[in-house]
Amino acid sequence: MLKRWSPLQLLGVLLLSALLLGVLLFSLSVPGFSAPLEVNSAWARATPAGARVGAVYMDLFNPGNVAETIVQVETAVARTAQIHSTINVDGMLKMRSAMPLTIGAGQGVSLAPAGMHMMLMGLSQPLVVDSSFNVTLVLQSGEALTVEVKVGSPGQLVAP
Ligand SMILES: [Cu+2]
Repeated sequence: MLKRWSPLQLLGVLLLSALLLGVLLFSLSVPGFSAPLEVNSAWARATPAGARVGAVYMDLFNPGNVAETIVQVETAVARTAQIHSTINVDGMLKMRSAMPLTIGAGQGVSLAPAGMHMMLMGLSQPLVVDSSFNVTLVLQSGEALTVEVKVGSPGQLVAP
């Protein structure tokens, strides 16, 4: 004999199902649940008033089993942000875009003074010592990582 559900029981079952589905979807979508890239020591130098460009440094590491590619960088403090490499052309140091930047599984990339860096172009505000701002790394997978960047002194050589 089939058990008949009362409307109240039916409502209870529906609510429980919706709750379980919600928990499942939430656990799949939580950023950082398994971060595709680890980002450490993100910092920038303070900029003088009126400066149009700034640079951001950080250590990137891919702890996963597949390569990850940074396709875009976004920040509220500049019109555009881009990862640059510094290359020596006939004794002249020149910068060029290093994006899209692919970091292999188990590999790391350091953005540091005199080397690769994240360039902020069209600063909308000076970078003030001891303040911080966010940059968001957008990956080819569609995932986005937001990183807090600490601002050190103008002569800072390593992460503050
Ligand atoms: Cu640059």
